[in-house]
Amino acid sequence: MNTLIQSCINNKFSKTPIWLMRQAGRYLPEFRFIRKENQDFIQLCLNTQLASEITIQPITRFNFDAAIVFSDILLVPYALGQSVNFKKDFGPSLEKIDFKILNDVKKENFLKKLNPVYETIKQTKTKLSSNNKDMIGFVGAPWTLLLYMLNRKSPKEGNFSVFPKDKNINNILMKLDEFLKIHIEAQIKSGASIIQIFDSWAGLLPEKDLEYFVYKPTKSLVDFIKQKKTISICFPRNINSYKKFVDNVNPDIISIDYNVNPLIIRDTIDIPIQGGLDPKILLQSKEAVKKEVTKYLKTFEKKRYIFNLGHGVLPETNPDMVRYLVDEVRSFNGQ
Ligand code: 1CP
Repeated sequence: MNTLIQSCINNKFSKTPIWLMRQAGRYLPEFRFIRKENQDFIQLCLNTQLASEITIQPITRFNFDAAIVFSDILLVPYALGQSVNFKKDFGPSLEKIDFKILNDVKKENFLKKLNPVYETIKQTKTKLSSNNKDMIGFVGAPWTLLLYMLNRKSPKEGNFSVFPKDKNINNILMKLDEFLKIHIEAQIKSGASIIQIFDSWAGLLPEKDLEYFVYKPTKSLVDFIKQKKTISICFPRNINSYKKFVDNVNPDIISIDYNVNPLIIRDTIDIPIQGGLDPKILLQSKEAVKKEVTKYLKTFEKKRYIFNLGHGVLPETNPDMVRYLVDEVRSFNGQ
């Protein structure tokens, strides 16, 4: 039987599925409880039993239509031999790339390091399968990973420089292409029915660099996911033209941020659309939430639409507001 997301992308008259980026995370007390006891974030992602429990937490609470594996995009640089630490109130901190290590990484070692993630998907899939929910696996897009690997911390305060398209950059992009495909394939084999590609920093690039850093490397992954008969979702956050992205990359579903006008998306893009709602709305009143949710649902009423946010749930969000959001989306559909 089809999941709700599969029905939705095959038929625009189906009900609107809902899941949220960062649906498992710090806004949930049950997550904070586990996190407090597990200071090392990477090791928490690699603890299959806990990671599976965390993946299921938002499903138990809100009955979302899909689970996304509790993991992180930075596990790939970690498995490629570049150590990653999450410092409190600072975010990720990566050590300097060692090209000798990077060029020597073997597939078997990479898979061994990330095996707990694949086990998490397998275990969680069993818990979900009776419910016809999708199990979403994911990767960081090559550009976003390249940026973290070179910048060694978040580029969010604008603290990064544009890289020349030289031999070293090309070398990293080739390694990422090879190992992201290995990571995607292992997630699919373990039971992921959808792969989302997070390009959180696509919006930092000037138009002239998109072909080299975003379109070409992302299309290579999307084509690979298609070959594996699996659904791909792309989230090139804050990109200027989602239409150009879709024309160039051709994913199954496009996930949009909250800075883009949904009416323009509706009128220019024909593939299934996901997301858009500003996560900050969930910090406001129920009336504000209702108004914005209705805006997105009405805008995309005649399209194939998956409800989601325009970026991850904020840690300060009250879970009651998420409950309200889910109920609003479902009642709009008469569910
Ligand atoms: O307790 C904590 O502080 C941990 C917070 C946290 C969580 C819950 C991090 C650190 N990662 C995650 C899990 C995570 N990361 C998921 C799990 C599934 C879910 O959505 O519920 C996913 C899909 C990600 C993906 C991810 N990690 C992205 C892409 C999406 C996005 O938010 O833009 C990025 C950029 C990362 C890097 C990362 N990991 C964690 C943080 C705080 C960051 C961002 C750092 C920055 O701002 O640069």
